[in-house]
Amino acid sequence: MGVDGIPPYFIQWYSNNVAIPGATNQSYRFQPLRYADGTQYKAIVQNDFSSFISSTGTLTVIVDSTSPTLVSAVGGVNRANASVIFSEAMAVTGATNPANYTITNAAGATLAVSSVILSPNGKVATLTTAPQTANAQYWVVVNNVTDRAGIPNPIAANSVASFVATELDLLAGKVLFRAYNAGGNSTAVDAMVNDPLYPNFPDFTQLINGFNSRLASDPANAGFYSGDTRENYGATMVGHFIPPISGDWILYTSADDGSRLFMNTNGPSSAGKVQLLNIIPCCGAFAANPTVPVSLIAGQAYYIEGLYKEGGGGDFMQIAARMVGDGSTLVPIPQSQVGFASKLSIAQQPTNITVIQNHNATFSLVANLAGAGAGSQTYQWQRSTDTTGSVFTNIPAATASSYTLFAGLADDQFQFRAVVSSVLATNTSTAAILTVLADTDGPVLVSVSSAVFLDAITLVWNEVIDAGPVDPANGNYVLKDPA
Ligand SMILES: [Ca+2]
Ligand SMILES: [Ca+2]
Ligand SMILES: [Ca+2]
Repeated sequence: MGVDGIPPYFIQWYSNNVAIPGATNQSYRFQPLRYADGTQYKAIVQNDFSSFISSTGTLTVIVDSTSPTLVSAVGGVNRANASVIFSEAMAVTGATNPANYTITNAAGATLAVSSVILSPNGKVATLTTAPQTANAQYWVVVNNVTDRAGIPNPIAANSVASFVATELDLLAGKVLFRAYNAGGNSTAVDAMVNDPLYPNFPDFTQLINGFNSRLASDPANAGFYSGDTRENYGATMVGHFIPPISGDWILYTSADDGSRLFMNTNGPSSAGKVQLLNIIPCCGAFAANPTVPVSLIAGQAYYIEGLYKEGGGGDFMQIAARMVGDGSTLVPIPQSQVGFASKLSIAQQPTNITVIQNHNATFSLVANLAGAGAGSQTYQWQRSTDTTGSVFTNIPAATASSYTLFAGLADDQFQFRAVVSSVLATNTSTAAILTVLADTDGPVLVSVSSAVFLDAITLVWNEVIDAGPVDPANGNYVLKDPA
């Protein structure tokens, strides 16, 4: 209700012409029950000079007769919880009773549910379960839960949703800190990102206990990160935020100097990251750098990537998270709510190769790193010490996803493989055999061309030819005048 005139005003709201105790503000807000349907509301407002009666409004209460439904289920990153999402807010009593949930696997075996927490908005129930098997599918059957209507509507009997337990391996309580001698004294994150050393050549790497660069500690350079002594560098923190409660969250950063925050608001994969913050000025407090609210599910891992760039003086980055409406002091995300979840796999193994001697042979593989750190896997190719393939040694500088050698007969039947590594895991590929055939075909002359000054001739062959003898006098090359 809008009021115009000389204050102070004295307001009283009425329900069917009966004064409502305490309803003395310009607006009257309440939770209507179904029997309030048809009730007429009005207010009387007066000041020291006059009094007015507002128009009358009639309340129509639409009764909720719609049953809740099960929207989906999702397994937690620790493979020890799962969340079910309902179409509307659920009554606490039924929704938090573990007996109302049955989880089974494809073989029909039951996965025990020991406790249930309902989100503040009533729509997400997070179940603590017995340990789940990676990549296994589970079905959650829900019974006897109701919505919050005056006459509660039950969910359909045996409502079911399924989820697949995550393949990711979780390193709980850790995030990956990487520092780069990159970008000079610039305070802009771009100076690091555009440097050739980024992202694969950090000069310091450490798993730390949260999204807080102050927790990094270089034994060779005390005070570099716990204090401010390092200058002219950039750094990143990569890992996951694992919210303890389902609902709307806001993340915050505080950094010196420029900083950026990326997040996958849908899950653990770095491939789904979006930039939420790009902070140019140095040193703002958390409260000055909030993200938009993001809706998150308890126990899920959400990919987080923080970048900061130090010019000089102070240097740090911290990330905080708080639920919408939570007024508690902003601090870096607690260690209990962070982790680094990833899974390294070799999608395509190297294959056997047959080449003619004195030709290139290229071995390659495809490795995937799911979750955090995608693309950061490293490679080291190895060669067998003999043709039995029982012992392998590293090949110097063979650190890409493929390896090419110039094959000679001495390489015949040797084996080649790659060791692929991530922060959490090391996978060794299968070994591929190199077969080198003796060259029994003579070389073929592909082209002949003369130099610009007509004082030389270049001959191109279809293969590598032996270097000597080059003495023109021995008759290997004879120039003839066709006339
Ligand atoms: Ca309903
Ligand atoms: Ca510094
Ligand atoms: Ca600084």
